[in-house]
Amino acid sequence: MKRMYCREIRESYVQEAEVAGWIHDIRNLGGIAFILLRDRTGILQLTLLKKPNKELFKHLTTLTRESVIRTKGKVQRSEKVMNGFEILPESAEVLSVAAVPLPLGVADKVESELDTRLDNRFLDLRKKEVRKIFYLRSLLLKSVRRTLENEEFIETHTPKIVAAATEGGTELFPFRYFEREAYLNQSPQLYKQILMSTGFDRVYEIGPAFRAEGHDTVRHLNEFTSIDIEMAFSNHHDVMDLLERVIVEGYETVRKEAPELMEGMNIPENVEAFPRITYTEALDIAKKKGLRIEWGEDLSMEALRLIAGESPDLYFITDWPDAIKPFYAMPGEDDRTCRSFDLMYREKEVTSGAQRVHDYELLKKRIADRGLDIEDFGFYLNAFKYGMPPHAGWGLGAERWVMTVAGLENIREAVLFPRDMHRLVP
Ligand code: AMO
Repeated sequence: MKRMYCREIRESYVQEAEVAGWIHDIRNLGGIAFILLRDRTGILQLTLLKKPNKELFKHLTTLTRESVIRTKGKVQRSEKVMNGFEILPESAEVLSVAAVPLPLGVADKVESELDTRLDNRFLDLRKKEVRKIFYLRSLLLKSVRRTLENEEFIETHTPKIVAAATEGGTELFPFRYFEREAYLNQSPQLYKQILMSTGFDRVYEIGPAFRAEGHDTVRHLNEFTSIDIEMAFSNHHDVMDLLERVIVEGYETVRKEAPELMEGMNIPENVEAFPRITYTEALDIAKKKGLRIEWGEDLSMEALRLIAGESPDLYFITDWPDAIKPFYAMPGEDDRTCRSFDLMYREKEVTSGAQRVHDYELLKKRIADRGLDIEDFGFYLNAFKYGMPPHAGWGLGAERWVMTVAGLENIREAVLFPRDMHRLVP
């Protein structure tokens, strides 16, 4: 007999079925007992009568919560249970007995501290509302891949063990690589740009990025998943257009393919384009609301909250001061801005991107002007010497995106096993 999921028992009427899963709860009333069995699709009631099979009754009702069993029995329609169907077990096999007490309750409604939950993530992930976040995450990533593949992007994998910094040089994790020092990569930035010189003119990568930043906040991780794209023969506006399509398709995918995930999610309806306001315009909003801030300063959380108050949920801030953005950003028409943009969800930055400098001499100068060592960037600069088309791209933080969609307070909830300043295990 083929094992069926709890949900299938609800949906199709079969006379006999085999199911397997975890014991969510047991209610023993003496002559009759109810066992709630849980699998990835939901919960099913097993109803046991003592009379016909005393042995089986005793065997199952004395099990601990979260033990794993497989059972076969008659399927019976029942008005009293949520699914409309229950199983009357005729035989059962205990596959694993759970120890007591559980370090974290699964069936109980009590809220646990995030730290306790993350310490016992294998139990925490048995909860429906926690698992929902990861179904959402998986679906959004599937949608991103589909959108990009439809637009003829190819999936690439660039090294995570590297010799040079990408985003400035301060936030790297160094480690010993045979006789040398190497680092965990902060971003595929340099490699995705190198690929633009090869003729792979549309690439994407979904992979880990490592940042040794000492920010102990609800928005920062030391290892996150970066969704990166790079596109040749295009400018910053082209890749902002693409980002809109990727995000909107993500929402559509959840709406169409997983309506059961929609409850409680921040999925806006009928959005197609996100407004693009310049840094200067954003600054003016904050200033008008009384904030003292000078042109050229990075936008503080306080400034971003004021700006978000005047904007729809999703909006771009474009044309940033050149001095506060990385060397690879293309300078604007004036002498103070660059073609960089951020996609914001309210006051949170979800994506950064830019049109890049593709001129060898200008790029070399910008690296030197930032006090970086040209020697370190030789492997990167070489790709600009022998024919490099104009290009642009962005990096979308998977966890930041999931966080905004699922309305999570803490980014750690969007990662199975988060890495932060204090957490290296599990
Ligand atoms: P940036 O450094 O802004 O840009 O990163 C891009 C996006 O990655 C996410 N992100 C983070 N998520 C969690 N924890 C962190 N510590 C963290 N740091 C960044 C954010 C952010 O918007 N190379 C450029 C991208 C590009 O221009 O293509 C870059 O890495 O969502």
